[in-house]
Amino acid sequence: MKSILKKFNLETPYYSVSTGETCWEGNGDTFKINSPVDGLEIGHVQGGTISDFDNVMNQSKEAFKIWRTIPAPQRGEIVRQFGEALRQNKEDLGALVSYEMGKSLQEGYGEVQEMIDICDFAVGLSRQLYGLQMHSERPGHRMMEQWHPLGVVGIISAFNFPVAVWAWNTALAWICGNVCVWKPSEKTPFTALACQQIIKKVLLDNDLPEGISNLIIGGRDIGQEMASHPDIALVSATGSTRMGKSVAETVARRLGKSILELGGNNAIIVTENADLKHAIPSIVFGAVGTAGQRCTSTRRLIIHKSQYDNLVNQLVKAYEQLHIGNPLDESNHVGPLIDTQAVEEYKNTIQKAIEQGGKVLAGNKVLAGEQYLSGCYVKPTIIEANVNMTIVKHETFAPILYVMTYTNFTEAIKIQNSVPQGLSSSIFTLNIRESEEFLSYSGSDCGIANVNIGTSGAEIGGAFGGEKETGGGRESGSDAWKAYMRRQTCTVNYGKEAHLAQGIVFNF
Ligand code: UN1
Repeated sequence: MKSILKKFNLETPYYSVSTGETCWEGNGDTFKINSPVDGLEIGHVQGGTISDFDNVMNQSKEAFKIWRTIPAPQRGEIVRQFGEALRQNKEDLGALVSYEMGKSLQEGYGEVQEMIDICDFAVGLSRQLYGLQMHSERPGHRMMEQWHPLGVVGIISAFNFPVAVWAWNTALAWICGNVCVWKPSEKTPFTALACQQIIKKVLLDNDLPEGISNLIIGGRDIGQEMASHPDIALVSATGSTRMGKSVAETVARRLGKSILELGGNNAIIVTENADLKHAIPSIVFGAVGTAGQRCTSTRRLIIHKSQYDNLVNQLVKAYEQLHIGNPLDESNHVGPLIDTQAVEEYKNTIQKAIEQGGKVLAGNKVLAGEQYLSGCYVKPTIIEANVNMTIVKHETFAPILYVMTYTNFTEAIKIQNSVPQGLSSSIFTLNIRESEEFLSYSGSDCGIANVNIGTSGAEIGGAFGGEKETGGGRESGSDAWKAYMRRQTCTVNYGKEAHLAQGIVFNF
């Protein structure tokens, strides 16, 4: 790992603030980073202060004046080069993600692949960014809409996807003509510093100014400053619902724009018509992948009573086969949680579930011993639950899966929708009536609704985000780019007469 850190110029002192070529160490809070993999210290990062943030803002505002003049397809070319640089660094960056965050190496590579994919998507989009043209009611008039950049976009990202979520936002924001200021999770600063090194080289190679890609490591104070800063046109925040509410309130007070991608409490409905051969691997990956720390992780299983015993028995057997350990060792399926505080939350949640009538069917164990010295490894857990348990409505970022039964299909959808969050959902069925009802207006109330695949692992081509307490924002594919631009409706009179709309006559 030392050689990877060195490759990304990550050596002490760690420059926690960067506007591109210029990087400096902040005087703010110190963040001591220990890998959840082996508990060893990666390093100490001294975060930025509000005054560092102001310097970053000044640079970014200057850079915006230049960046917005570069035609969108040329901005796309910069993003193309960034994607190429990511391809070259995929293995090292993926391994660093795995070591700093704890997800399996395969998932670390997958995360970098998501960054590459969004770059490809953004490059194509840079020749589109279509506006509509509409017919004017007035003779000799033309009406159209066009899209302009917003300005400075603030990105607040979470530890669980420490680099991909930034890339979804920044790649789109850049081709749209914006400059970005990124505050990554203070739990995963090193992967962020590595990304800034990668983009810094691309920007330098193209003689672009400071301030297009900015990074500031910091805690809540920096996040709040971002939310309240009048010169940040859009704040895109990913993380807990608690954090999102606070950001949303602050941004709304100044009538700014925000994209919120917050908690999920994702369910899979398994009907009596499900093909369990497909359902089981999807459920297990959804529930234990990234040690249950994806926003899209499967947290609830709603199973038709005819399938319940068989499916649950098979799941318990599958859980027994899981290898838990160092995520850099590819024979392991499940790595650690991010830190020991997350382990406490895992334990407390299971305790509460038991108190509320839940029955543990698998797991419920914090692992100890030489392989697990960081104290962050836990056994993925299955709990037999019922809808009335309040804990089931709560998102715990850990591999805890609640299993429940239903008897009629309408009831299954009602259970699926009975939580405050609305990110991802799935159904396993070979019956078209069930799958179509699930996808209809009276079906799943989530931003993502899948049939015969799991809740996690969304592709970048679709818009990503969810409803209710998930925050309502959309990132990544489809037309999510529109949130990063301002729409302007233009009416042009090319005729020889002046006309008022709505047929109003105004003579003098
Ligand atoms: C997240 O957990 O914040 O759909 C993002 C998925 C990934 C992204 C998850 N593509 O699971």
